[in-house]
Amino acid sequence: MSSSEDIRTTTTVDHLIVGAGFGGLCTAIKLNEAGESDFVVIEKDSDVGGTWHINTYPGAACDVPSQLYSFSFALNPDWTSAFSPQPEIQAYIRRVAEESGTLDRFVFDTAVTDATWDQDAQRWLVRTTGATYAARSLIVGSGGLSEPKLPDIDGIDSFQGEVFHSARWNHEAELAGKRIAVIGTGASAVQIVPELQKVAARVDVYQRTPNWVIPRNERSFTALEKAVFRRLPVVQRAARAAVYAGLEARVPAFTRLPALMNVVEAVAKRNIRRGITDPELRKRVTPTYRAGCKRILISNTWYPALDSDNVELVTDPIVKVTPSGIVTADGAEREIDVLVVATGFHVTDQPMASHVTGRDGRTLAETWAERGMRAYKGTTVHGFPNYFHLVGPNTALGHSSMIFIIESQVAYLTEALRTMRSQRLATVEPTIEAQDSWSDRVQARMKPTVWTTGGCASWYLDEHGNNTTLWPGQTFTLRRLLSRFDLDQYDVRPVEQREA
Ligand code: N01
Repeated sequence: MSSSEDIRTTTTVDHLIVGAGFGGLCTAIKLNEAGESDFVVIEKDSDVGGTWHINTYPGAACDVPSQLYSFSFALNPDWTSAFSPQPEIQAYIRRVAEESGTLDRFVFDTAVTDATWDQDAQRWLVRTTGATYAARSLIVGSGGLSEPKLPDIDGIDSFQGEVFHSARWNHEAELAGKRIAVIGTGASAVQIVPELQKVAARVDVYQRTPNWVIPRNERSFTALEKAVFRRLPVVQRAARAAVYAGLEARVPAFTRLPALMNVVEAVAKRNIRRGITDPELRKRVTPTYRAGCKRILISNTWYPALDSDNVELVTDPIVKVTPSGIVTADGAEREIDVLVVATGFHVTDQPMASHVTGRDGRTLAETWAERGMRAYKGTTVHGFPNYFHLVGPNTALGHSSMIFIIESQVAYLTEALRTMRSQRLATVEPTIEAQDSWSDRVQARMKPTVWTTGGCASWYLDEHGNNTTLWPGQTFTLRRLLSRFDLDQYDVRPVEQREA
């Protein structure tokens, strides 16, 4: 689909937003407020929420403090605790969506199959499993952690019991009294395993690399606190600012002074000593790389769960999966009824990138193949006019709330669209110089960070070994850089030129 002919058979909208998670919803609300109300949001699932709608595994909760886990324009005085469980976050997103008056433009149960820039029509032609759309701008908010990564283990397809990914939890599967294996020990697994331990006959936890896990400072908000937050939002804003400042204070340890991470390591080691009695097991869960190199996890229940009689930590590498169990390199076979793969997501090789084709006929994946993911200010991409990528290259965080970054990106793209309208521009596209200079500077700043020097392999790094995922600085710096749409860094095409 590449000619302007196709436009006649399509639905024309000003803006097409992919995904109804925090990113897509924020964009819908802000475009609506800006008077850019001719948009659709295409969502493959049946509701708003994105990752919070999809990840329903036992124990699913946010490891970012609740006070930061809401839009700044829709504070939530009703959070019940310092770290919110998934159902509460999902209910919050649903409520914000309903109150926003934008839900009439959300199309659910519909997946984007491909999006192609039509240079003649100067529109994005977007095919979905429902209608086809022609849109002036394309805003992709499909999330960096949405496509499950399944482990490539010999024989896994032959397994006769229940097998599913952590992000596609099978709620029909019987767990009580069962023998369950969990592959992976990341942020998802540390939340899942303590819940499984409570009901399963046995849980085998397959650890390839241990993680640093610090205590979770959990507490419930009192009725009085909630009443004060409701009546005096300024108090909640102050509480929020304090939490935000506390997390930002940790940034130098990630970016410039990784040696400071020995403080985190000491705290995590104490967490291990408190949670695990067996000295041998303590050793096996203690990482040998710098804290922060992989995401620092928080849990009070992970180590006690591993220390339980019905849980076994398996560190011998997996050789194969059989119809009834898992065989490890030491020759042992552990029989199981249920296999949970908590093995993470496609982050630096997002499938969506193969389905977005730019001005020169190349897909985003092809464009990024040589040097990795690159985008100007993590948001716009050379060769892809009127394209905005939420949670794009080097905008993710390991220490604070992504909602802060999403709001910053949405402010930037809203300003861009406003500028296009006021200056009668048909297209905006960052110059290659602007994009290269931005990406080169970001990569230079990666050199001293803990993600580069910490001595681990992580999903932050791409196949070239570059961290094209995280923002290497304070979040307020990125917000400031995104606060003004800098048209001088863009190639533009006026509307008149198209009509001539
Ligand atoms: O995934 P992961 P996750 N054989 O990629 C192991 C966010 N999140 O779903 O470390 C054996 O972190 C792999 O081992 P290794 C958060 O940003 C947020 O847990 O690669 N093992 C690792 O242990 C998080 O960082 C919340 O050696 C294999 C695990 O699987 C991100 O999502 C909650 C393997 C994968 O860990 C991803 O977390 C949950 C194989 N073939 C998640 N392949 C919040 O609370 C992989 N592994 C906000």
